[in-house]
This record gives sequence, structure tokens and C-alpha cells, in this order.
Amino acid sequence: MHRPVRLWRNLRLATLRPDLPGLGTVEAAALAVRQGRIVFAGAEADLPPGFAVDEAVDCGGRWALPAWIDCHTHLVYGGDRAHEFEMRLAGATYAEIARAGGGIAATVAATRALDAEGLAAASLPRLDALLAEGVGTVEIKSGYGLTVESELAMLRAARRLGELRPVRVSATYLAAHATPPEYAGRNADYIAEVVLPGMVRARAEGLADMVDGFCEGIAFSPAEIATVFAEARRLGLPVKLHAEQLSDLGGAALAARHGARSAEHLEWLNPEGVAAMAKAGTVAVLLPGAFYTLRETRRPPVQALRDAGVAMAVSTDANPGTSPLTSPLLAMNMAATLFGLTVEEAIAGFTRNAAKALGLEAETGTLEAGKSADFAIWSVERPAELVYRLGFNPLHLRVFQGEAAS
Ligand code: DI6
Ligand code: FE
Repeated sequence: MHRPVRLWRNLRLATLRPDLPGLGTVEAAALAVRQGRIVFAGAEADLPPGFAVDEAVDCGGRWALPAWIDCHTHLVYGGDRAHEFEMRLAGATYAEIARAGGGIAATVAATRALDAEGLAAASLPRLDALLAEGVGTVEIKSGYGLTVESELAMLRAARRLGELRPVRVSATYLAAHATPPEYAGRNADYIAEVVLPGMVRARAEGLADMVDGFCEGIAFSPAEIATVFAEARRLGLPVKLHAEQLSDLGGAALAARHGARSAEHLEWLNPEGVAAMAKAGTVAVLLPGAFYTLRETRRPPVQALRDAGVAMAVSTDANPGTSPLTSPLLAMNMAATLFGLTVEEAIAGFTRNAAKALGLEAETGTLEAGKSADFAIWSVERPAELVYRLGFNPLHLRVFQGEAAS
């Protein structure tokens, strides 16, 4: 059977190939795609003689980069917390907001009120915002249901979003996000009666690709996270962890010791945690949207991560409370402006390193033969414009698995 080849030509490529310096750029380039996979990425002049092409698309000399990978989102939830934003602007503290029934508990109530279809419908506009800026893969967590059935409904909604739009969805079980009101002060009971049984169900029903937790004084202790991770290991599910966001509990080192794919936030990461992540190959996922929204002052130790060779990813952390951000471009600008990443690091953080954080580095995140043809074509003179500009979206075309998607 003939398998047609489409040649996307007259491009400048930022391949993000790890074996090339910087962004791995190639001028006068082309991408050849067959059955949704890249079969050639490089200088058009280097195409093999007689290379058969069924259709050619002239891309007008524009830049093509790997489609963004948003590797840490809480995209699925009910309701919103805009009123809390007003309360915070009026000077209310997080404790006061929580005592007034705000915070995660407010989103839990609104989420429990929706079934999987309702959650998917409520979340679709947020997904569309990501896709409009060139996202090809998105990680979506549970963590606002906090009962077995509602956590599973959130994961079904995440899977449903991947059916409703041309996008790859990685679903993460995050029941260990907060202890619900009915288990207040009883973390161990909540873990035993909800988190662990829900994880077994999520695994059995193919609803979760990874397991996450929130290791923080206001959430779960390292020992409690270790219990969650032990069950994930028993079920063969990879792990990741919200760690050192507001304090230093040694969460990143705990995650690294458990072979976590990533540790995330990391504002309070200590040198032992950096060393443990470097040794384990754990990716540092930086979330500047939460740092910005919370008006934090302590930054993740980016230079120490650089010096230790820890791969750094960047993500929106799209969530209703601490990071109501659904703009990869702004997230990259924040990572550069607020955390000191270079343009190349910010772009690698939303492509190659984000793919590694999700265990998808063989599938996407760079423009190389053999990978899924997930790329975005941009009307810019140089890739730096994608990180530099604020509130400007120069996307010309998003391509997912070889097909124009927007
Ligand atoms: N860290 C955060 O900043 C969010 N979750 C987490 O583990 C907060 C989520 C929310 O406020 O709704
Ligand atoms: Fe988060």
C-alpha cells in the first residue's frame, strides 16, 4: 500500500536535537512526514536523491519548532476562584481565604458537582487556549475530586479531552493533592481509604499514566508521600512530585530516591536535593506562574541545577488558585524574566525537557526522524521572539501527528 509523504519545505528549523548546540537550528530546511511520523528533518539539500514526495507545502521561510509540551497542569476542574483573587488584592491571606471556605476546598466542591462529561466541557476552553499557542501534548492531573469516584471522573475527563481535540494527553493521578474536609486532620485515613484504593482503580481502568503528590506542610509529609509512592511502584506507575514549593521538606530528594521522572516547583530546593536529582536523572519542572501569582520571593536554584546538569522543564501549572495561566508563551517569558533561564533553556523547557519529564522523549519534544510529527510553524524572525514578547501570539500553524490542527 502506498504511504504518501508530505514535505513541509522552505523552513528554518529549531530541532532541539540534544546532539546539536543551542536550539539545533537548520536553515533552508524541510520536514518530511509519512503516516504522522517524521521521516526527515534537516536541510532540504540533504534529502536523499530521488526522495519521493506526494505533496509539498511551502512554509514561506518561517520557523518550525517542536509543538509545546505542557508537562504540569491542573486543567480539569469545576468553578473558578476569581473572587479569591479579589480577596487577595484586598489583603486577605491564604489562611483567611481558606477559613472562609476558599482555596482548594472551594474547587473540590465545584469539581465534585460535575461528572466526567461536565468536567471535560468546563475544561475545554482552557485546553483550546493552550492549543492556540502551539501545544501538542498536555499533562492533566486529578486532585480536586478527593473521593475515589470524583478522582476517576477527573481522569476520564482528561482522557475525553484527548478525544475532543488533536492533542496528546498524559493523565496523572494526584489524589494526594489535599486532604478533603471530611478527612480534616486524618491524612493517614484519607490515604488508606481514598488515595490508595483510587490509584488501584485508576490503574486497572487505564486512566492514569503517572502518580503525583503535594509534599508540603499544608499537604502531605515525606513519609505520607513515601506510602503513596510505594503503591505506585507496586502498580508499575511512574511518579513525580510537587516539592519544595513553600518550604524545604526534602521532597525532591525523596522523589529522586524513588526514581521520580520529575520534581516540580522547587523554590526551596536545597543542594542535597539538587545532587539527588542529578544522580537520578530527575527533571526539574519550574512553574513560574505560581511564583508570580503568589508573589513569592524565593526563586528555584537555577544556577545550581545548571551546574549539576539537571534538565529543566517549564510549565504553566494551569490551576484555578495559584496559577490561572494557560499561556505557554507567557510561562516561558516568566521563566526567563523571573527565574533567569536563557531563551534556549526556556524553549528546551517546553519541548525536549518537558517530553523527558513525561517519559515521552522517544515520541516528541524534538524534530528528528522517527518521532511524531508534532510541530508548530511561527511567523517570527527569530525564536527568541517567542519568549520575549508579552501577550502576542505569532502562531502560523499547529501540526499534530502530521496533520494541520489549527
Ligand atoms: N501547588 C499549588 O500551587 C497548587 N497545587 C499545588 O500542589 C494549588 C492549587 C489550588 O490552589 O487550587
Ligand atoms: Fe501543580
